[in-house]
Amino acid sequence: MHVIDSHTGGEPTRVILDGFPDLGSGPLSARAALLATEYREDYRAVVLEPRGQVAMVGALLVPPTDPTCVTGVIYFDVEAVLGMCGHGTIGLAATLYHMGRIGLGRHRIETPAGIVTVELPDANTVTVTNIESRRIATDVTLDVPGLGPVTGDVAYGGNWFFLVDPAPIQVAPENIRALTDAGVATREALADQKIGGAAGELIDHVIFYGPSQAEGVHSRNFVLCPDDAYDRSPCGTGCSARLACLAASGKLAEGEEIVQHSIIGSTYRLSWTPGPTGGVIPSITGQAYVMAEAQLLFDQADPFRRGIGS
Ligand code: PYC
Repeated sequence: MHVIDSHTGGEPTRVILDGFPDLGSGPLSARAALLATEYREDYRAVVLEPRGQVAMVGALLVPPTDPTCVTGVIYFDVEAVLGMCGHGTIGLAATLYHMGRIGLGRHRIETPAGIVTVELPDANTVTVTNIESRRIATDVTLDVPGLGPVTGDVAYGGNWFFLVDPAPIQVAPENIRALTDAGVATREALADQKIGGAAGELIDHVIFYGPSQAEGVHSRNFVLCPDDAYDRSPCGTGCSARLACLAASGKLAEGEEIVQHSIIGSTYRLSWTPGPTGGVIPSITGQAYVMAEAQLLFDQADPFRRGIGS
């Protein structure tokens, strides 16, 4: 299996160029469902240790159904197939540029959540224009064991998020362990209290917000992903959900730009324009760097060829 690894603000992406089982040619959402149900062992083996690493997101390149797209892509982490992935799309665009498959400028990419565009002014900087994002519930209070009442908004940005501002714990790198535990407890409370997305979808990402000490930075976030790893980047789909919330509550005007820091201090620039059905079209700018190119080998004699914990 031929892969290229990059990171976006510290968050790794492994692009699979070839060697993965063929998922056919239907709609990307159907191919993503097939990946989730029929190829779970195969995709997890790509990102689990010892071959992969904690927090790694895989990006399986597939033929697009829309010929105006440079590629189709299906993202996953060790726990779930994702509808979209912002840091992964920034990493994918930098990877395609590195390979000479795309040039600088604007390109369309098909994902299970819809078509997104990427714009590259240089080899490492990518602006993603995401799918329409929206807030569906505000000031939802949960009773979270060990934390007490936690209030947040439910929003969609290509994945489903519960966004808590202010966080119940200070959003600082020395609290990553405690923030992870709080995020897991909050996600479990959402499921227990039957709070889901617009059609009852699982809310599998939780974001906590706190102030940033850096000048000109709107806030610092901590993003818990479905695999219980925290996003090293500010999380593109999470920032899309956040933009939908800020726009809906009148806290950020159309076209106004803010800077979002991740828990480790990596940066995205964010803004929005109105979407066709009342949500927002997010714009997310970040940087990605290509780190490695490899052939993954799956030796039948290797007891851990499917990954640790498979
Ligand atoms: O950047 O959208 C994102 C993302 C989702 C999960 C990890 N990163």
